[in-house]
Amino acid sequence: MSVEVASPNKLPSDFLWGFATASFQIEGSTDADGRGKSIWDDFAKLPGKTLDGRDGDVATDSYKRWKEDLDLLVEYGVKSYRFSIAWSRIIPLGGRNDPVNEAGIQFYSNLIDALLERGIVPFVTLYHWDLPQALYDRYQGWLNREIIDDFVNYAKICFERFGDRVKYWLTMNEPWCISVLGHGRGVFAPGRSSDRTRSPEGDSSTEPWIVGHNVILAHAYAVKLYREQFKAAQHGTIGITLNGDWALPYDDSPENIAAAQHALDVAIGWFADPIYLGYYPDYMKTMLGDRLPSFTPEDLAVVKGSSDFYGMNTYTTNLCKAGGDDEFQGKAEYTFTRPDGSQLGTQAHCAWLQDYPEGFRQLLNYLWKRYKKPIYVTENGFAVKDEDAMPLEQALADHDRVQYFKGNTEAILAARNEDGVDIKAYFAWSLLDNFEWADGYVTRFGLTYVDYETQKRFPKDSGKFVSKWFKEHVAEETEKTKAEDPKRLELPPSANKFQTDSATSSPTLESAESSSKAAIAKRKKKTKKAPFARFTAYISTFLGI
Ligand code: GBH
Repeated sequence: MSVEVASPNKLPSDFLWGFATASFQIEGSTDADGRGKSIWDDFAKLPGKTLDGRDGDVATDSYKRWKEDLDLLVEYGVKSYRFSIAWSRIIPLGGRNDPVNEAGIQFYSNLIDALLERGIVPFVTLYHWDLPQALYDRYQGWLNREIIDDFVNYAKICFERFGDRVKYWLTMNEPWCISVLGHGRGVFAPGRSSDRTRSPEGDSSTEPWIVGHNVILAHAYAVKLYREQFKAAQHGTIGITLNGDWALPYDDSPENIAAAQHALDVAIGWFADPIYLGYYPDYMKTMLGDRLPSFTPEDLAVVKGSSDFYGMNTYTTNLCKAGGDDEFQGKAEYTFTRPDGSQLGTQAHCAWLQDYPEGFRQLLNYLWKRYKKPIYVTENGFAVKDEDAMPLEQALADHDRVQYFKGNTEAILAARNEDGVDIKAYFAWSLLDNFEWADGYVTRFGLTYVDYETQKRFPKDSGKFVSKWFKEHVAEETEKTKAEDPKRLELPPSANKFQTDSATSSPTLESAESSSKAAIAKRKKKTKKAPFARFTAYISTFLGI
């Protein structure tokens, strides 16, 4: 069980890297072109739900400025872009008998075409938390099994309309957050919780586990549909992406060693164990008793093996101590302060995040050994402390974020080439500063700075660093590797401003525009070859080579 290593200092030529975003965090234009409301539309407007009282009505205005965002991607020279589709743009009322909105389909269809024209592989999330409000009003959304058929129907429309061009699908983003933050702690929409100061309804002792169960089933039935009805013709790969941070025992006492495993069981095993191994973790069964739903044999057969890869969103490492009664952390307490009083790593703007690359490498090893699936890192990122309060020049010199990505890119290389972990993709969170959910806009995760007054975008040092690092560490494509990749469409390599220039130059969007034009021109020259490339790709898939 190990990967082919061409050079200890390189990633293979088919390694996908790029930046990630999510629909509600960037699009704005919440009432444009027939979009239905999502559960975040009104939730964000309720007093006290976001730190700065701001909502998602404009965000980074990417529904209108998406071409500018693509220029930026071209400027960074990414191979892939991870974005999510807003369910309520495709089906405004969400349900399987509700009308489909062609204008919403057109928006994503244009985006996908434009990515491909620029040589960028679309990596698409179907659900990144923006549930159609109408489904919440109709039957309480994820709390009701009805959602399974509605999600599968939505997924089907996306496969039908985009699957000729999209070869990488993620069903759900971070089921733990949907369940716990939305229906347990009540900090994310729909905001349900037992805490009556937060929410007039909700039961944190039961609802998160029901929601988690329904999310797993909706994911699994959508994958079943893809595999049965689309995969043979479309040749895509499909899976789920889970959040999960590495857990280190606070010290070497047996109870703290156990606590770290319990933390992993609830943060990751809750979803990963059923999906990859076919059962809920024993620790959760013991902790929750009959509050944990169980799978019927029929459901379990669909759930087990329902992800082609391990989709990994990870940000930090927690030191774990036994104790407390927080079931969502497996009754472990988290800290960043070591027994000797020192800090684990550099503190980010958010309390829950410190930089600790060794933990990232250890988590990659843990997931690979336990689940034995190729790993796609679909999110990884850092918010610099007090960046929002800094003048532009200072914010762009985002030293702590550069350090974070230095550490984590080296960790990928080591995990793959020294430890033998099969890592196939890496997406930094996020292309842009954006609507950071309950934090509003004060917490900035972008590798590109957004001035919200003007909506101007400015690459930060971290964006330039990541761009340059991957250019230097991903092997060049050869004729052989091209022929071997069945998902490969014949596309030009995208131009990359930062990979040759010094990382300190200050590029503008004009330069992005000209490099994007160059990339399109290159593509135009090459398109003649496309039918032949598709044909050889088809033949090699057919022959299984
Ligand atoms: C990701 O979640 C999201 O996918 C993305 O949309 C978001 O912008 C990005 O992170 C940055 O936050 O202190 O109990 O509230 C990351 C996973 C899990 C990290 C919950 C924060 C906080 C737990 N998140 N965690 S709590």
